[in-house]
Amino acid sequence: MLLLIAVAALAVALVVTGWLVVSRERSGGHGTGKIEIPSIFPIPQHLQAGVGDPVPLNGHVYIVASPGTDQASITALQDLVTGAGGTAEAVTAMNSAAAGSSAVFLGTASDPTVSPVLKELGKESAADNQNAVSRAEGYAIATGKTSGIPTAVLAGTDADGVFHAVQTARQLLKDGAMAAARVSDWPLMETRGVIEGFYGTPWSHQARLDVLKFAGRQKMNTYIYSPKDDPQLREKWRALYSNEDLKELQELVDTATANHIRFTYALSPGIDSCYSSEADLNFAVAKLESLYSIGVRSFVIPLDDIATKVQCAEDLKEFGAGQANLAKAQASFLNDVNDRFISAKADIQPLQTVPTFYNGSASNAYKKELGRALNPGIVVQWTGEDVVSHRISADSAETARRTYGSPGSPRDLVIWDNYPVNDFSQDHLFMAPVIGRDSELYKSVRGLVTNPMIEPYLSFPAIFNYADLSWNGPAYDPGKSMDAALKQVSGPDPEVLAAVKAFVDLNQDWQDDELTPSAPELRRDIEQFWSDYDAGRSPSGGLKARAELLQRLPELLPKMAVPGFAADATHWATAAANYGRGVEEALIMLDAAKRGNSPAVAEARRNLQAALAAADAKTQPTLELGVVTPVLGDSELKTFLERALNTVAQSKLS
Ligand code: LTM
Repeated sequence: MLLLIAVAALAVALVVTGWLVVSRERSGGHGTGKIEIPSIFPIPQHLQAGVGDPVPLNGHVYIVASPGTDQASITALQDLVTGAGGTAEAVTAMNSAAAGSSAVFLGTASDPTVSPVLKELGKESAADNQNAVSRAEGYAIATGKTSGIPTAVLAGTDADGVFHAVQTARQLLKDGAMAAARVSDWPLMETRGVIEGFYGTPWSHQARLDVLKFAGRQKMNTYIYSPKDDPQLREKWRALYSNEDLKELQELVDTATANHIRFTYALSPGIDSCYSSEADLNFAVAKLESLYSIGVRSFVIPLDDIATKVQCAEDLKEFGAGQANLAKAQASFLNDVNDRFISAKADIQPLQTVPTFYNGSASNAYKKELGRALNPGIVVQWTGEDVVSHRISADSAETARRTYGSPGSPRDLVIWDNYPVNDFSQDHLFMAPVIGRDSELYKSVRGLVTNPMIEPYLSFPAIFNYADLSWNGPAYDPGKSMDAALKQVSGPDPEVLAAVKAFVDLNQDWQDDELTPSAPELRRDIEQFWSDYDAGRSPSGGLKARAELLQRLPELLPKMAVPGFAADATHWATAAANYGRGVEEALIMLDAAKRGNSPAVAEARRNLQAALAAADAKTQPTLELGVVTPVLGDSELKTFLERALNTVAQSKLS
């Protein structure tokens, strides 16, 4: 019995620390063994413990890759080996292997160097592997021995799949070795990514570079460049970029490409364009061409948040007034861009647009006309039933496909998901796990892109969730995905992780959604405190410990693996620290009151009120609203402090 309890405890500990315990028959007739393989995010379609030993990457490692293998994947694998403490030697074929070395075969599954190794090491998963490497961006991993040395094979359908395989290999690493594993995996959605599509201060160049790298590690494939307050995309949409600006954009495009992310440029001419004007069409095509010349191969023409009626005289003359005619005018313009620019290129993604009426699945005159007139190859971005949709169902997406399409030809949709965007509530951070999206959405939509917060690094956890959801919706578990995300952004220090969790707990409430209750952990500690207090028990200490931790946020968050998180969080973390101080003073005050120590009560009360005033200070700058007070776990913290003050006031009276 004791042994059973110990084994169960170990299993729980391993799962909690991110490792799964997987049973398998050991080869060689040694009976059933327990093999540990790490949890991988996004969760692969098939993941099993492999036969044999882990593949050490902390010694001499041959990276066997044919000429022409994706260089970004080779570099990422070399970095992995170096990070594990090993030395990578790149070779194009495995001739003789030095004893004590390991080998990693890397390339597409059709590559003659990789293919036989995958067949040999992956023979137990042959059907799954075949399935994986016949799908776009799919990949298979197997481990075992070749030439007498430990070997892993990372085989992709295409260069994207090869890159994804390396990302999984990174997560299979523990103590310098890659766990023996069999993985057959592919994404369920074609488009998975981030749309920088909010109002407010656009992200910095550095933040964009960091987001591209992070998204690539999480197997996303899309970044849409569409900040609303960048005049080059909207107000000055006709103007071409200066060489200096193009150089900066080029760095983004190159970084995106190296991370297997499609840099998608969004030109929003709808603010003042004339859809029937040849000159405006020329301006649009010229601008898109200039982006094409620096390597951009994916484009959107968003027409959201503009006038909902035909504006210019020429359009009124050509198309007439009214919303259906707005759709006709827009479709004509978009079709022309498609014909003149997209169709003329062989290596380009389908054109996307954001309709002026971009939410709701029910039809109206605008959507009906757009569905009829818009080239069926143009993809529509849609935000769900609402602008900020708390739930998105597959049924509603199916209806929307028909609404934005034409009879017999439903429209390809990409969901522009307005979470965790906070441009409409810039004093709030939305850090709850992504909830309420149907796990089967992949059957109805081409893709899913998240519109994040103005604070890029604070959006990493939600981006992580979206990567999981769009890769493998049915396996997505919001809590587990968020836990893994927070571990990743925190790094190895448990104290830092605890601080991040305490901070994130204060930023759970998403517009009163019942699935995102405000500050649940803090609330639990507060309830426990009052229950102890009211029963005359000495408090259990949870609330005091939390108050102390909150006060240390400004010191602990900068130690995270993603340091930008702390910089983005500065004003919220300071407010949280002030609240923490307030809570601690409240506990001192309540205790002093119980002991009848009036001077101590008075001093704690003064300190508490000072902390509350500091927490209430306006410190967070915004683009449109001036400086605002950062809001976090507000009702719980304020309510607790007020109740503490009232309790002491009442006990004084009685
Ligand atoms: O959602 C769309 C298509 N457009 C805008 C976004 O730019 C904005 O970030 C969100 C949230 O405020 N709402 C919009 O309408």
